[in-house]
Amino acid sequence: MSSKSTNTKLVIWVKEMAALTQPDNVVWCDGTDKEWNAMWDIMVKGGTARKLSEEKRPNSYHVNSIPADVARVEDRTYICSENESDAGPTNNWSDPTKMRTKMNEMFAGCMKGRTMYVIPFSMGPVGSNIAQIGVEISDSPYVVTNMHIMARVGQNVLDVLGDDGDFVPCIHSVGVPLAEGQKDEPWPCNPDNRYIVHYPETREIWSFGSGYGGNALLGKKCFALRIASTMARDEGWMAEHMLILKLTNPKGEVKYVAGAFPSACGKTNLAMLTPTIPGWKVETIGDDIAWMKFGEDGQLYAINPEAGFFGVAPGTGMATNANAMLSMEENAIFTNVAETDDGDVWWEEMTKDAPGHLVDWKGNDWTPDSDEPSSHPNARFTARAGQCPVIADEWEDPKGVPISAILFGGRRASVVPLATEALDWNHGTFLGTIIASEMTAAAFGAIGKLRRDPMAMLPFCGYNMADYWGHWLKMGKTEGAKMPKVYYVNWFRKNDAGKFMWPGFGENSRVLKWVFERCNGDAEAIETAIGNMPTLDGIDFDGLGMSDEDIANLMRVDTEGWLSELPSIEEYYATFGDHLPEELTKQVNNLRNRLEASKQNVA
Ligand code: O2Y
Ligand code: MN
Repeated sequence: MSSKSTNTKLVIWVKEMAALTQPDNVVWCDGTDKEWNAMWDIMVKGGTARKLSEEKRPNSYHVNSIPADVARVEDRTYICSENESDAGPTNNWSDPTKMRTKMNEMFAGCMKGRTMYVIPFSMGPVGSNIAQIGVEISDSPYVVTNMHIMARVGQNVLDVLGDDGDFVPCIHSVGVPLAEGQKDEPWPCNPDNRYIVHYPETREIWSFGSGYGGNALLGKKCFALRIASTMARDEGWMAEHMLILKLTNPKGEVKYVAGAFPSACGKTNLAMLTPTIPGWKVETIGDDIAWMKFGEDGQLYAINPEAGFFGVAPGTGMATNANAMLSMEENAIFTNVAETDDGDVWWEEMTKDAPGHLVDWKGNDWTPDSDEPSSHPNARFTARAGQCPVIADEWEDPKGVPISAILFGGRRASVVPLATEALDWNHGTFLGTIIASEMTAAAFGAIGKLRRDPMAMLPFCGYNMADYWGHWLKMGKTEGAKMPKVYYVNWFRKNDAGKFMWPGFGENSRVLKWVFERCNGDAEAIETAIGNMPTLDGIDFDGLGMSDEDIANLMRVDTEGWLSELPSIEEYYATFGDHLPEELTKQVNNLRNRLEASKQNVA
């Protein structure tokens, strides 16, 4: 099909990529329902997808990948900056010249026997001054349909691009060319040759060999975080791994809160939570990524660059996240879940009782007595954000929403209390750098050891992490800046019996209320060595049935615990050499001094 664009850079790039990858056809995507249906026709006929029962889940499809291609591949993800030190010690670096040679080899002829889809997309409301345009070339119809949901795809994007507008070129291939007459696999991929490659200076993404999620939907982690974080550094804005929620108090006053939590810490649940406290309302702006720019009033305005949710299915149910469940009632995609006998989907904890019989994500019969779960732990639903019952009216406001507070949190069984307010922006930045989770699965290392995940950006920062901290500090120094207040929260502190003390889920609204009231100037705080803490009545524990001991422990400043953690922070900081901003060394020293002083005060 001929080009739908008059953009010189785009037309030339598509021609070059077609010459390199040699597809049988080139299709320019328009994001229409007709295109959605055509893609699913191809996938259903090819054995990739099954249409779910129209009565159960209208216009929805189920796809299973192969077991070797089920998640992001961090060890195959590369930041190819000109200088290795610009990628920093937390990223895989590869020399860009060598990587370009490798990519040209891998992509040569890789789309033979396939169709090349050209997907113009906007991250953020089309035409917003915070939004950015990308174009993904992919040989996967599964990618096309997921991009329909996750981004804004279509001719209006090309219209905004015009003849000479700029865009981020993103090329993706499943990496399996087809010989003449060769039958395709239901889930073609090339797991032994996966490369997720970013060139931050030239703002390009090349992804080869995987068809799954963050490896293949290049607008999400690759563009909206890794490449966008470098754009944000260069242009004075922020691209963050953060949910955005709208909080309304019983008086009808509104605040917008962003939150960074490591992957699999319940961001989607928090973004859509149903408050348990009367009169309070939480609405969703976004569940995963926030782009923030200064407005004329000096506040940070955030947009959700995405148009959909790519959420973890297992663990999601009416009891844990009813709003997510309601978002996926129609027009949705389900990947690596089980299928019910009546043409619907199921996964662990979707309902209290499992159905008596399922076909699991590997295509085998499954019953509640089966040894393995019915769905892969990283199984996903792709659902349109506009279908979320608590999506805020302004979620697509092109100017964004003003952010009053930023929450940071990890999974900490000990040391970190339920809620602490940073003393100022620099201290808040410091708290972001020390986010960590105790490792629960051997996959990441020794169980119980801390996995540091600064600002929840460890796998997503497109440049040197310490330079990124420097960027945070610099943002706070911008003339006229009115930075959000920063909070460190921890839903996962355990008591001596090893039990979680905080109930989480909808009860997290009690902490949000305190944050709101602090931002409004309506709540007192106690200044402690680690930051400002709620007063005894600051957080409402009424009706939770918690023991006084658990409440005290949940809120306790563990002076010795913090002191014994400082060397590991310093050790971690040392890995960044002279990229580490001096201010952060000062922050550790100040914290040590405050902790020591508080011991003396007690003595
Ligand atoms: O495994 C994948 O490919 C998806 S990872 C993901 C998806 C949606 C939101 N967040 C994440 C993440 O890893 O943070
Ligand atoms: Mn995420």
